[in-house]
Amino acid sequence: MNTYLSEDLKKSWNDLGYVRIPNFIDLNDIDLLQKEIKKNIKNRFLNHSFTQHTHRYEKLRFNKENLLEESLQNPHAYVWSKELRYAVAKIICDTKIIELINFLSGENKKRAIWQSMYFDKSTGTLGHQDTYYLDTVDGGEVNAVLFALEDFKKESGPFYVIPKSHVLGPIYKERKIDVDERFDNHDLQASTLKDFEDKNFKSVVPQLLKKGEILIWNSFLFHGALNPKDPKLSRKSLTAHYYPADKDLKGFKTRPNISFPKNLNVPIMGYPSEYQNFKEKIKLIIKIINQSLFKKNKIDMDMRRDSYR
Ligand SMILES: O=C(O)CCC(=O)C(=O)O
Ligand SMILES: [Fe+2]
Repeated sequence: MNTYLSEDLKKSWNDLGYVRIPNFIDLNDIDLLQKEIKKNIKNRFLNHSFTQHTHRYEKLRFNKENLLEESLQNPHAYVWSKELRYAVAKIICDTKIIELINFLSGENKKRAIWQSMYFDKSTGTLGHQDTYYLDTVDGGEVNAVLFALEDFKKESGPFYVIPKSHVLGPIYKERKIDVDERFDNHDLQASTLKDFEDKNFKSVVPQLLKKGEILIWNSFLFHGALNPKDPKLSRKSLTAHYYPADKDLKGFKTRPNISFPKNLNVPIMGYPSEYQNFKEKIKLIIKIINQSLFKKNKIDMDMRRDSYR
């Protein structure tokens, strides 16, 4: 058993709703991912990707420092590069994470990955609880992990949490917002959580992780990312969301398809075979043409804090 799996860790987890573990990620895997990002995103003509902060396909843009302005949703399914998909999977499909979640939850279960995200820099993610976006039907059973791919700096727009907020359960329920289904009333839900954050801003704790460290949190924990104070700074990170494979998920009528990347032992939703990826590529090209010809480019479920002032 890994030495960090202690009773103190479990106690912090129960009290705070999150814990951090330093020196968790293999540094070679971080180097590989950074190499693939450079090779397969930064130097590519066609590089559209789905991004979670506007919930639409964007042509990826870079700032003067060559940092991606958008976050990538599901880089493990990035259609333009198999190597990049695998470099993401190598980090997130780590059985040590399943062991950690099983230890913290006290439930030995098979678990799978629902969604991943890649950030070159902070996109100022609005404070939220993941339960509204990604959770089991029962709720409170999805755990997310942030993987620090470099040391986080204070001025870079760090990831933050409100410790102990997980005990509140879904805040939108308390505020009586009508959410019967996943994604119901998004913008009302988002502005209500912004309001919650404004009132509790003194409890926000920025998390200055070190390269290779992870932070794991519960789907009820309130978290987000601050806007960068210095736009030149990066905040390279990955996140991934893990769910118990025996549970029904919000927004799914049946259990989703999951698959294991080669030689890895944690399954992912939407990790494509070569053939599935080919089909996804064609679909994406049609969407890009559609978006640009018919200006079908509506921002949906905006996740940037600046949109909720
Ligand atoms: O890193 C961020 O800016 C936000 C990530 C996040 O909220 C998530 O992965 O659930
Ligand atoms: Fe989140």
